[in-house]
Amino acid sequence: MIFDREHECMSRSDLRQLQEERLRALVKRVYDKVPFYRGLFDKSGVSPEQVRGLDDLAHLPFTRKYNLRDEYPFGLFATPMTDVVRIHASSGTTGKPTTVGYTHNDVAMWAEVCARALACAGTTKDDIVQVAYGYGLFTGGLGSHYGAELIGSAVIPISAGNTQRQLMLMQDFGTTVLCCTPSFALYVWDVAQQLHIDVTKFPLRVGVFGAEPWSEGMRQEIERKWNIKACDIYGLSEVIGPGVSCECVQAQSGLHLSEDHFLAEIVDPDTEEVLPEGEWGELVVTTLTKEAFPLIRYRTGDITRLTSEPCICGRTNMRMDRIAGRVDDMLIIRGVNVFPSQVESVLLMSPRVEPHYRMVVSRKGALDNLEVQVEISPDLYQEVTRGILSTDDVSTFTEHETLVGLKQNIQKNIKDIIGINVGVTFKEPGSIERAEGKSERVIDLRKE
Ligand code: DLL
Repeated sequence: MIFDREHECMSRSDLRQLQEERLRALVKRVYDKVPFYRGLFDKSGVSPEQVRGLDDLAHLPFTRKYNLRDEYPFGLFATPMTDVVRIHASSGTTGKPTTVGYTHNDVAMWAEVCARALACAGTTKDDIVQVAYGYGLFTGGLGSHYGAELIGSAVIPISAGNTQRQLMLMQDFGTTVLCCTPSFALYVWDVAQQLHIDVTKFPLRVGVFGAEPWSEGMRQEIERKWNIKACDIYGLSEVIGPGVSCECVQAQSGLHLSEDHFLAEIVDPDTEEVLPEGEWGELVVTTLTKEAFPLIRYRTGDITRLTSEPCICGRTNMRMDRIAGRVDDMLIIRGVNVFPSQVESVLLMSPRVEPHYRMVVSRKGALDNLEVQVEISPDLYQEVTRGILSTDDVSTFTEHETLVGLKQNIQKNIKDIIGINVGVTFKEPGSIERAEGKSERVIDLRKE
């Protein structure tokens, strides 16, 4: 089902015209209403009248996360507080969060783009949608909730966590669509195994997973374990929350952007130059219709690429590739750029290890060291610990020939992809902490 055929299947030229009209109105609005933008435009020597169309976009200055922090809490709002009906905030772990506001129209637009996203992943009004993203200041829960309700599905607003209860309701209510982070989907599956529940017998058919990076290998693993289709949904609280883009269940190849609301560009994060379609770089978003918290050329920090190639689902809007990583998550190890997703793709292809891993970066003298810790499968664990009565950590069994071979294999495959030698440590099944929301994959001890 296509939720909004008019906007999702628009001709590219009509879409461009709509985007240009909206861009002109936006630029004027932020210049008139937000002193920060007036100052930024004046400093860059651009006046709103100079922005006639998309070709002028590149003249506009960027906005960045620190601008949002500097203007904390409401400095970037373009409407009076009396028109604001909702406030969300980022999940920042240090210091003050970044705050975002919504008017009635913004909340309605958000529900619409989330409905498009969920419908894109195959959700219909006949579905029972279990929303296991967190509800609260985090946008995942409420965004998905309003989107699913707008489609007409029956929503179970269970929020994140409470894993056994998730399984119970899934079984009793006959959940057909699950919304949560991909790592939580794997965690719930693990718990089902412990409880001897066969989830493949559940009526669940679709997962709409996002809020954190995940690889194609992780998708296949989740689809196999749950016997469902798993689609990638993307968004960020600064821009709206979930619903900026989502994969269609037909192609599962790139995430369709709601381009009539979010104008996307890809820039080189270092030179800041706009890159042509198809090249990898940092996603920059301009919100075309938001009232309370509009953003001009916001540097998302997320690395992807765009394509306007037609899609088999019939939607004409651009697709972005799955996020390869964040500009600031990119590790520089001995001068080499490494994204956690590259390591994940190797681990997910390796037999007998689980999709539960973490990467520990440290420095000895002048040398960076990357250690990949990954859980081995329960059957391999049994095999290597047979006859040994007490242990907490299988790494003491690294001498076991199966593990030695496996380790060499993983090290070689990682080296083939990123070009450096890394350490690999095997962990006992269940020993790496599970996330109910976003998972923390990287521990960088060099920063301490
Ligand atoms: O994570 C919004 C969201 C909720 C998206 C539910 C999808 C589903 P924030 O907490 O502001 O908002 O975090 C935004 O999370 O800049 C990306 O780095 C990352 N992210 C979000 N979706 C994906 C995804 C929500 N599908 C930040 N793949 C973004 C990779 C993602 N990274």
